[in-house]
Amino acid sequence: MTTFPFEISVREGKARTGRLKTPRGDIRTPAFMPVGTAGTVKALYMDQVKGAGADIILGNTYHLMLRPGAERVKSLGGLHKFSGWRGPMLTDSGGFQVWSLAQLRKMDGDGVTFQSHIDGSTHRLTPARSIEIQADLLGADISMQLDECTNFPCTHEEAARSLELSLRWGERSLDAFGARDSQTLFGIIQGSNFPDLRERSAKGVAAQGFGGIALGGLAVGEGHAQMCATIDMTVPHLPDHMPRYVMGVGKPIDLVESVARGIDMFDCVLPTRSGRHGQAWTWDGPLNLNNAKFAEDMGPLDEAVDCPASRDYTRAYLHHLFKAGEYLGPMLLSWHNTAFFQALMAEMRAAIAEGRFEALRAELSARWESTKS
Ligand code: PRF
Repeated sequence: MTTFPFEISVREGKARTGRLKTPRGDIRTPAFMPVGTAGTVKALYMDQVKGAGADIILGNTYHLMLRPGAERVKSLGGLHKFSGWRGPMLTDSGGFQVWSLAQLRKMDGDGVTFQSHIDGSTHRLTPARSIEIQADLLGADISMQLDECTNFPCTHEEAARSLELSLRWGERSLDAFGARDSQTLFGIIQGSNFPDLRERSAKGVAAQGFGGIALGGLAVGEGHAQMCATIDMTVPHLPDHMPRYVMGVGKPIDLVESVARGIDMFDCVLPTRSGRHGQAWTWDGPLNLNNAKFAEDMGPLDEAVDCPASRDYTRAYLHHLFKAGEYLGPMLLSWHNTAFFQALMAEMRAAIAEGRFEALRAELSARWESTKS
């Protein structure tokens, strides 16, 4: 399997900055991937996503296999062409979305059968089918193995059984993936918050020969401190030279603390989901634009973020848009939040490169203390 070159240029403590080089372009790390679940980063044009600074976006097997159907995306030229995103794309394997969205799931050793949350129709995902959808039909640059994410909390026994299943599915995913020139496959570590299981899973996945390694099963309700503790117990068992991706994370403070622990990649719906609900993330922390205190606030969202949505509109106007239920409210806030998350990643990359990451971390940690929940 192709392993994309991962060049780490500067380190500070466990934090590192560099580039993951893909045939569709370089991914500057640490990287935040906006989530384009159904072939769209909700409420944004791809030009805005690119202009905000994103090098890579994420797509979802689960949603696209249900609608419009993976075979249809293939017949329309693949997900890059279909969606208009020309850069690298990573797709999630579907296991986690089945776990969180589908109805009537039935797991067996070979895969999962489930009913669509859209129309109740029955579908099946196996490790091989997930690879076929991601790599062959959607055309993802980076595919993810099919895994099982346990509930939080869960027993040691449940987590142990589940991670062994994910390890077997990792092997099957690698077999199905085979040798490819310009695409790669990442494995996923599970093991809930048990140190011995995270170690077993990390060592197992590291030995399987993937092009990168993800930490799954995080940000599932355990809270910021436990999430950091789980990353701490996992990273020492990972090979240094491989990209490390924490799935579904997170709030700005989670990104800072994860980068400090040696993580290179993230994805999360937070910037766009919060944006649709009136929440703006800024260097000064979160703001809820629904709040009446913004009704006559002539200030911009955040002057320090280089994005028209952040600078050229007043908080009073944004408050009005949300009160009036206008589409432009979610559009502007999703744009601003996406730009802010990219600005945060760019600032962390620059800080690592300049040897001032620990200072930045201390400042942001104090400033965003109230968001550590
Ligand atoms: N597995 C997969 N995708 C995911 C997760 C996981 O554990 C998570 C957990 N936060 C988000 N997305 N395949």
